[in-house]
Amino acid sequence: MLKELGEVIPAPANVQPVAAAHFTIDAGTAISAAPGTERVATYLAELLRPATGFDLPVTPAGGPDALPGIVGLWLDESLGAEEYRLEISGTGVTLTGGTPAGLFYAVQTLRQLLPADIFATTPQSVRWTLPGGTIVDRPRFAYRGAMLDVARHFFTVAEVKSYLDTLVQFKINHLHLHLTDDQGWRLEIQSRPALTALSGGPGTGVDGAGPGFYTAADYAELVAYAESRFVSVVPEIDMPGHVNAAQVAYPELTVDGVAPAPRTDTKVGYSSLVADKEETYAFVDDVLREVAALTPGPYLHIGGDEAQATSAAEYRTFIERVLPLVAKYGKSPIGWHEMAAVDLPPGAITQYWRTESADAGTARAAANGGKVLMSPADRAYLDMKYTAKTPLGLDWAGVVDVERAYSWDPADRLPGVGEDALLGVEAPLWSETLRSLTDVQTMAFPRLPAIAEVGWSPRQSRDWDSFRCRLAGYGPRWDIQGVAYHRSADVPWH
Ligand code: TNX
Repeated sequence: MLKELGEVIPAPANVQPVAAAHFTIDAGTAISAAPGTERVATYLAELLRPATGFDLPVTPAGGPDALPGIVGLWLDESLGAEEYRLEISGTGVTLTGGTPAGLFYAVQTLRQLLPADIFATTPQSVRWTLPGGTIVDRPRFAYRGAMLDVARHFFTVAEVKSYLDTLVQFKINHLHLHLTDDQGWRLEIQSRPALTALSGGPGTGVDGAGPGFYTAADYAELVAYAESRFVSVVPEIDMPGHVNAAQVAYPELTVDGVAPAPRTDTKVGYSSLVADKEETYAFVDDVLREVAALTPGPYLHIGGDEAQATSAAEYRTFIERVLPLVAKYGKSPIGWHEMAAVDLPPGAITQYWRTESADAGTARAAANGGKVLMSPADRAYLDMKYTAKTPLGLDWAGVVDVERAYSWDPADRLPGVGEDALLGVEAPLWSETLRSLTDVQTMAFPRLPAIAEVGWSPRQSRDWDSFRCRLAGYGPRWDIQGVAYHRSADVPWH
């Protein structure tokens, strides 16, 4: 069945259908790539070949506009960096991006406008018809993120790549990896080998069921894969709390120098780095230096949450010494909003995660010109149960079904934190109860697309009734991809 031009998640900013026009991709279709678009053109061809069975040769651009039978990719500097234009006429398709990232989003939109079978991995006998008209689209927020907790349960490079490929379908552009916590340390640090040797191996993770870690090479591979899909990896080293796994490996990080026992339970708020020990900062310097060197993106997340075992004075001392280390290694710091108790340097980003409807620290950071990421747990946490009956997940922030994840606005959430203060939104997925990629998918879908639309679409393009119907239309696409999703009662699945 032919899609309507606006039947896309996240909802595009401008949609102008031309009912009389449509274009069908067939065995004679070629892809033409203007200079600078070759990488995205090749990605598009690789997306379309398996299900269509067509050759779809990628050739250098021959002319200025849509030629018969041509899917043409262009760059146009008059468009914003992440902006794109998608024009579908009776004779061809033109995708134009402000940069290759914008073009990549045009490709995701094009993919959603094709029949669901486009996600098949073998040739299908389907007419690959696209609805006619023009979409001009750009994101509301620069940062549209997802977070995965690989500390409580480790996920392999292959699993994270797979998750990433399901995220980019919704124009997510940041993947925050929660790499360290009380129950495990998941990134090799060459100057501190005991971290992964003692806290990344068998028996680590919640219930000892989530062992594993990324070597520096694994992490580099993951980061490069993300970059190839215009996703920036945001590594998090959670400090000064959530550090039991680090203290198991380096006992000098405790007050008395005695290693604590490894922990596999889900309690929080009991471990702390020691703010008045120089060993602490030597350790943090080593870790941040290596993580920064491995990470091409601009951000380094230093955690800062739930430091109940750190006094307020020690917390301040610690954060004030660590923030300059992030800058020293050329990165901008992100911290959970507890960090905003400290006077933050320009460029530091505060990530709001709790359920309250006001937060003095976050408002103060915004008043000082700092940017804020919105991840309120009662809306954006993918690890909350959908309903009381959901087997996976937690419920400390309540249950979060799809309508709840969708029907809120980040600019209305906290007094003093309006549109201009927002860098964007992020959907965190904590893994205390997760044991597999299927579990990850079941919690993320279909709520992640809700948060993606909150982050991308203009307020006036958002509508719950429209969204739930577009989600229902996405179900077959997940089925064909073999992606698990929760069949929420909020959505009129076909
Ligand atoms: C709170 S959110 C935490 C995490 C837990 C999560 C579970 C945040 C910054 N800290 O340690 O995993 O709740 O939902």
